[in-house]
Amino acid sequence: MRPNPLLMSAPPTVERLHIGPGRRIVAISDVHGQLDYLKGLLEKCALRDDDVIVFVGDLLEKGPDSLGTLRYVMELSREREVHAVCGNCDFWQNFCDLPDDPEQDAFYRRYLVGRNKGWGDGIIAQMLREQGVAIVRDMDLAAAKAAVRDHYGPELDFLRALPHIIETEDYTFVHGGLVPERGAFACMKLDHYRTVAKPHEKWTIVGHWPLVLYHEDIVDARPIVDGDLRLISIDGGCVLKDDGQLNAFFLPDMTWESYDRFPTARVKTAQAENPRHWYIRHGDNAVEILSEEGEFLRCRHIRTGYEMDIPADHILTREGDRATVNDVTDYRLPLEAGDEIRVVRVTSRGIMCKKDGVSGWYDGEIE
Ligand SMILES: [Mn+2]
Repeated sequence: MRPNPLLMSAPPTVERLHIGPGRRIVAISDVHGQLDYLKGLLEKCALRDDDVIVFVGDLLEKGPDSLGTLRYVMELSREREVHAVCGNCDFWQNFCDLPDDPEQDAFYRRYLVGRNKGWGDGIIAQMLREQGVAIVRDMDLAAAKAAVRDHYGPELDFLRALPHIIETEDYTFVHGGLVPERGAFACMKLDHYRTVAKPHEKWTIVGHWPLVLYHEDIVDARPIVDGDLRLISIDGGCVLKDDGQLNAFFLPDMTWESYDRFPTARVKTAQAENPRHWYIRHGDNAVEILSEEGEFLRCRHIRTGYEMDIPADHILTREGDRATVNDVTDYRLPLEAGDEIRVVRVTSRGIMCKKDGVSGWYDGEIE
């Protein structure tokens, strides 16, 4: 979302909670409107009545059902103790609350008509469609704001009430990073926080930066517990990564659960990992295409010179033999016969799969 000038400089709001001893906290971040993942994950969490759920920001946007996700979380919060911090994709009450401003309105028009840069309808678009308001370039934005304001009072109130930081006796929850001196927006949108963070007084739980991006040569979506920084990072890349997952992190136990939609299978034969492997990812994904063989392209990663075979449909943009590619790895997972894997995709050269949050390839047969 466009940084809002009012939020850029405003200090973050802090909600202080007293959880009390003996209760489990279930922390979940970056649902991004993927309601089926949230429901599936909560089922796997086997919630107890006295559990406290803390959403660590970015409930909304990019995924298919932002409005349904928001309503579901509001409903959940009537049934049990639920808290949430505001992420950089969540403060859509501003659509109705900000004073009219041509530049801001131009942004909202682009966002609505462009379907959030191609991600798909976000929460405001879903509200407008539900009200039968046509989303077109020359739409009456004042009327659209009034339609949202008139019909979504409880949803807007829920978003308005979200703090940027939640503090408990033992933990801090914040979406991007704990930098209150830099204002609310920085707390919500601090990319790769773990690489710049200083040690925290209390264990601090963050989302926002997909965990896979903290690794160079492996696609690993498991939560990172950094004891030196007292920092726990939990964004499994749900929606943003094709093989992403939604993580739940349990406190004080420091264990976790995850959910994705991929089918399970068992491998028939063992395979060893390939000692040399790489992960080409968003932001560093320029390759040279060396040759083409059916479903795969032999590519050289421009920055590192690393060569790997990439499924042809991973090409995002192409000009001659230069291309950019969707996240991809050539890692072969170390597997034993009988191991359970999650099947992301079957190709002519093996199976793209996941095991315990790590993505890679399996060459053998499954059952
Ligand atoms: Mn975010």
